This record gives sequence, C-alpha cells and structure tokens, in this order.
Amino acid sequence: MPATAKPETTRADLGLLRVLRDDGAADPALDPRLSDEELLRLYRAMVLIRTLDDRCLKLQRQGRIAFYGTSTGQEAATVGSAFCLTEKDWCFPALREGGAALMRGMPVSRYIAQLMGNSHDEEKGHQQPMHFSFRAANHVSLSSPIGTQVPQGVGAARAIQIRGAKEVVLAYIGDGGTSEPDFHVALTFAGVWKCPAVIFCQNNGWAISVPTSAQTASPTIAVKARGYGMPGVRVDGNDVLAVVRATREAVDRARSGGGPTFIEAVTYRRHGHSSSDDPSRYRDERDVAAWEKRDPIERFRAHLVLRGLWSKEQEFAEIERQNALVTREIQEAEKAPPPALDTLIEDVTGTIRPELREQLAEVRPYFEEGKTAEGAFPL
Ligand SMILES: Cc1ncc(C[n+]2csc(CCOP(=O)(O)OP(=O)(O)O)c2C)c(N)n1
Ligand SMILES: [Mg+2]
Repeated sequence: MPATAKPETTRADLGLLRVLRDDGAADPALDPRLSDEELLRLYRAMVLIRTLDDRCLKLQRQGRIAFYGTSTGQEAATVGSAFCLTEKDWCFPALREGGAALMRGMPVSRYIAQLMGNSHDEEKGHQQPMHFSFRAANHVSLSSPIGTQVPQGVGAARAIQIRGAKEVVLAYIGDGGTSEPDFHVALTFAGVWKCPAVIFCQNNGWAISVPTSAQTASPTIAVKARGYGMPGVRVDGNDVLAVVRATREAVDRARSGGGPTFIEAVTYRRHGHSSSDDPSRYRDERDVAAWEKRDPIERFRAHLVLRGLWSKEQEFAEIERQNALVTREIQEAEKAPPPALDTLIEDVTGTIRPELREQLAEVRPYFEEGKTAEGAFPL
C-alpha cells in the first residue's frame, strides 16, 4: 500500500483484497488454491511479459519497431485476470493487455509479428502496434479511442445472453478510461441487462501525465459499481492470487446468470506511458521506487519459493529460456516479408469498392520500386 492510501475497510469496493502476505504466504481463508501446475503457469506468463517488455522497448529504441507500451509492474493484474477465462470466453482489452492474449495461448511469434506488422501478423498490418488480436481465444483488438472497448464488450455480453450461451466477456479499462462517457454507458447497460460481463479496471495511477487523483473525487474507483447496481471489488493488483480470486468469483457469477461485476485492480505503471513518453517530466521517481518494492513478480516468486515450487536455478533457466525464445522469434520476424500489397484493401470491408482497386493500382508501382514512407508515430 502506498503511504498515502486510506486505511483498509471490510467493504469489497472500499477496502483492498489481498491474498499474498508480506512473508510470501497466502492467506488460508482467501487462497484460490490453485494446483502447482497452475501456479507455475501464472508465474511463467508474468515473466514472459516482463521479458517481452524489456526486449521490445529496446527494439523500439533501436528503430526496429515503431512504438511500444510496457505493462511493467502490472503483470499480476493482466495475467491473473486473463487466467480465469476459458478459450471460448471473450476478451476486450484496453491498452496494456497483450499479456492477456499470451496467457490465453497467443504465440510469442504472433505478438512480435503484430508489432512489426509483417506477413505473419494476424491483422496484416492494419492496426497500430500494441493492438493485438488473437482469434483462437476471442481476444479482440483494441480500438484506439480509450474506453470504446467497454461498450463493445458489454454489447458482446448482451448478445451471448440473448443467445442463451455460456461464455463470459472480460473487458479491461484504465483509470483514465473511467472518465470517458463510454465507461458509464457500458456499466449502466451491463447493470440493467445483468449480462455476463466482468469489467476490469487497471488503476495504474496514471493516464499519460494525469494522475488518478485528477480523474475522480471518488474514494475508490470500485465503489462506483454501486451506482450501476453491480458488485464492485477492489483488489491488490500486484498480488496475482488476489486478482485470480476476485476475477474467478466474478467470472463464475457471470457464467451462472448472476450478472456483471466491476473490479478495480490497484497497481502502478512503472515505465512511461509509451515509448514516446518521458515520465520524469511529471512525476517523482521516489514513487516509482516505492512501487518497485511491491513488484508483483518478486512477491509471487517468494510465494512459490516458500511452497518449494521454485528455486534460483529454475529462475536463471527460465529467464535464459525466455530470452532465447524471444531472440529467435525477433530474428524470424525480421526475416518475414511485409503483408502482400493487396491486403491493404482486403479484410477491411465486406465488398471491395472499385475506387479502392483503382487506388491500389495507382500506388502499386511506388511500392514495387521499394520506396518506404517516412514519418514518426505521433503518440
Ligand atoms: C478518446 C481518447 N482520448 C485520448 C486518447 C489519447 N490517450 C491514449 S492512452 C491515454 C491515457 C489512458 O490512460 P488509462 O486509461 O489510465 O490507461 P493506461 O495508459 O494507464 O493503461 C490517452 C489520454 C485516446 N487514445 N482516446
Ligand atoms: Mg492508467
């Protein structure tokens, strides 16, 4: 807890659900009691996000990809929540949930292909970097205007409800996104329809340079759920077991017809907003250092070590294995050609209009000469 945080209360939407204690043990009354295999799967997924963030930010600095946004410090919130979905459930991510797709089976090669927009990219380069989609697990690409994914997700949940199907929708939003009208519209209708949606807010303290304290005067974000007639839960977002516990309960409730839940995961964005941002211009580095001490990976590792499931040797081997995998996939991705030129107009509209074909014919010689466009990514 940050020094400025208010005292904990017993209200789910005002307090802070924690499972992992400071000594690494799990609170026996709240432990979601995962199997050893599940615990290790969660841990490896968290380390993979950290590894990719580290490597991809360097790729951006070297000019090998255009743009990147890390989720360093938020791995527990991302992985713990996505872990609770089945393959058939739907995920509508916000900005920082590429790791949710990885947790649900997206290969690292696809992740890197999306950043490069090459011919292996599922989106064929149509989307900006960091807008991952993974059809096999119903992970829907983010639309850049923040907040839009929540009404999309609630709409999908309504469709599932009308069809009488059993899938659940998990829609993510940032703390900044909760100030968007879309957020309120979506929660209003999720509450009225009682559709199978879990709305998961990653409160990471910042919306680019705007602190959460400037987003809302509410004591917590979770407490807003009361106004929409749904349960609100505030969870320690750096405690992966607490995130699993809160999300699993919410997913189970949604699947069994009990309606939506809003979860606020309290965490921290340790890096800049994106590769285009310099956070030293607007925040105190001492706050970052304080949050580094609550690192979600280190906290969970202490738990695994205490349970005899992890060792220093395994840690070294895992880091080496993941780095080798990422290196190999980057090399492969850089060898891959760009998407075929025709994909510029394919997959965009149901039928391709004749003027689009004409435009493509006009630009074809330009590309065939091997020219590339100049320009910096704006955000
Ligand atoms: C409607 C809209 N306004 C502004 C932006 C520019 N923008 C991109 S991300 C962002 C901040 C988002 O903050 P938050 O929701 O807290 O997510 P986080 O970046 O912390 O993950 C802003 C203002 C945008 N993409 N869409
Ligand atoms: Mg934020």
